[in-house]
Amino acid sequence: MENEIRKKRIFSGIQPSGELTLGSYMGAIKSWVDLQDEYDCIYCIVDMHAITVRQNPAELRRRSVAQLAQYIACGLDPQKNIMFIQSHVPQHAELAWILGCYTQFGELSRMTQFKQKSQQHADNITAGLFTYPVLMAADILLYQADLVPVGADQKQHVELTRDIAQRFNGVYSDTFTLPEPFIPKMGARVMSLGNPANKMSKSDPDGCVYLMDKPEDIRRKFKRAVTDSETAVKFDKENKPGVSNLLTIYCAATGKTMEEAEADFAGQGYGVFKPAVADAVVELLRPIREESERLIADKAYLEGIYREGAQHAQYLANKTLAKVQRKIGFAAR
Ligand code: ATP
Ligand code: LTN
Repeated sequence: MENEIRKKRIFSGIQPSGELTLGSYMGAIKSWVDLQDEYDCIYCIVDMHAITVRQNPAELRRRSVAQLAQYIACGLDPQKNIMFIQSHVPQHAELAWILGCYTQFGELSRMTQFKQKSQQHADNITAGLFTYPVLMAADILLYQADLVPVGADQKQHVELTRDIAQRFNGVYSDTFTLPEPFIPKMGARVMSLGNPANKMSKSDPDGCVYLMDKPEDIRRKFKRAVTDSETAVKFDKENKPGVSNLLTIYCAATGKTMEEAEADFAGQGYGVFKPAVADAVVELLRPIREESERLIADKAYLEGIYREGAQHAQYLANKTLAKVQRKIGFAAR
């Protein structure tokens, strides 16, 4: 086994802080599905990250399990990938504490997500919100991940993870694999339909499309999508951010290139374009929604998967954690 070529390892996660959106799908889950055959993949439901802002306990519990159903419905095969809930593997918290002692206050202060979220939640800026990227570093480094498929907004956190790993390796000799972000070409940053200057996010119900939205909701949201006062369907991020976002969504949903997409709508106005984008998204999401609904009803099946996932993850995580504890000088148990 030892001389068998090890597949490269992937780790990624999404917070169950709201319903999954087209942004989380196009920025992350779609790549996860594409990568599952070639890599050794671990996909996590990061509930410990979700509590960095206040959550309703019953909703958090429901969404954590529903998110697993959605991962599977999006095409992740539980036979091929390890899938688990972060809080079921306490090694994440243990390594996060240690890595926090190798992370500078100044580094965390520079994180854009922290700056944004602390503005959004100005009445509750917790230490957890500040140290959130350290927990993310622990997630990734525990499994010696080579690649981290995420949307563009998470690039900075993966880079910080690399810096922390490099620093630790420098002090104690090689311990952690240095991870690389993997960011999709199309759909890396899906913007809000209501305000194309902002990223599409779970907490903006009108600007975002949820994976579980019904076709009529999806069509209504695209009908209202902000465009501009011109008529041409052209990709021009600077001057036509709304139309460019819709084109990007269309390409990511259909697999077409930008040139093909522009050609599809040459000489046609937004009255044809917007419903066509909506249709593409409806067809993309229909099987995902239907399969999610079916799986969510099968609690025992989901429980089996996340329990087995956590066991497998703990086995892998312990190997790294034990090595780290020994290197930094914790007494043997
Ligand atoms: P929150 O609003 O709670 O911060 P979010 O929707 O911004 O959540 P997550 O769902 O936690 O973010 O992100 C999950 C993954 O999806 C991450 O890899 C992130 O980069 C990606 N992602 C999220 N929103 C978008 C988006 N609008 N475009 C592209 N990728 C996205
Ligand atoms: N911070 C990420 C979620 C996340 C993650 C991770 C992504 C937590 N731990 C590890 C990749 C790898 C977010 O907000 N989307």
